[in-house]
Amino acid sequence: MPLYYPARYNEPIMTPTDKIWRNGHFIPWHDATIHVLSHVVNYGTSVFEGIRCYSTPAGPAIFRLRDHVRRMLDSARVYRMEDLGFTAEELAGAMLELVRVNRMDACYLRPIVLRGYGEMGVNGLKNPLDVYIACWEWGKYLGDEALAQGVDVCVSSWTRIAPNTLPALAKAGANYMNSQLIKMEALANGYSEGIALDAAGYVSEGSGENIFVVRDGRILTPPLGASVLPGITRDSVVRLAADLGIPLAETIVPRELLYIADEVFFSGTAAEITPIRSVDRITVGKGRRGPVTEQMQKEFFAIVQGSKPDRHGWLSYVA
Ligand code: PPE
Repeated sequence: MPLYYPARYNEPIMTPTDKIWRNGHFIPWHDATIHVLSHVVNYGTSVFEGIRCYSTPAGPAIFRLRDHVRRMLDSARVYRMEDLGFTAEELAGAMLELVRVNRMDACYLRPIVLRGYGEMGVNGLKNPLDVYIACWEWGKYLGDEALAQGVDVCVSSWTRIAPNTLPALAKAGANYMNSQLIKMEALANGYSEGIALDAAGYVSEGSGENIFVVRDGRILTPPLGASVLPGITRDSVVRLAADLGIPLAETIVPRELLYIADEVFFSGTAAEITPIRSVDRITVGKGRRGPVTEQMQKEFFAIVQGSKPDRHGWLSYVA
């Protein structure tokens, strides 16, 4: 039995919004197509972002918009995508405008820079760069119960992209072939998600999330050298821990620390802050969301939903 049946074009599984932004113009959702011989299709030549827009009492607000734009431009630079044709400010403005144009409230934004149609061959430098931004509604990433109940995960048999192979600080489409191996294996074995180890055998991150371990009231998370994406949510957790007076260190995390931790949780734009209740069928702590994770979730959601002051200036209001 396959886990999932392949979707067909006449069975849409995501709800389209009206418009997608392409190279400075709004086009109908269904017109945002590319040629099959585009460089990106053949060689994975894209960098992208995932950004959440939250519903607040003052209207929709995009979370850490400038930080996401900056990371996308950083990713582009790593891959020698030199001139996107738009400044950081223009891209940020386009995202705010897109949420307005689509009359969305809470949604997920996906800006993508890709090398398009032109020449074939590994060198893509002559192919045009196209910039797209889409948005749609995206619910709970690891299931509806995940945020409250926690998820069951495994350590993957796949190693995370190693240093000097695919650069982990760049959020590039091709990195997600590694993520897909991790994720599909986890699902096939009955887990919600897989945690990859880095090339040295230490904990790196989930297929689409950074990871945190709590033991004796201290929070630990793998350093950037452990082949992790420099997560914006990860950085938010680091700052909130400082605000809340919870000690936190970025340090090498041995695999077995996952099993003896009091709490483990994921962070990510899509996953937000998701507790992990077991790893490799070993119960983590009491097997449910722990107090530090809960405190972190409360603080995070209070800020992004506008019920606590935005003391770090993380929200960009759409209106
Ligand atoms: N690591 C990876 C590999 C990753 O993909 C993400 C985000 C993170 C860490 C967390 O980074 P940040 O979102 O900046 O806190 N994964 C995005 C894509 C998920 C997808 O399935 O697509 C996301 O959460 O939007």
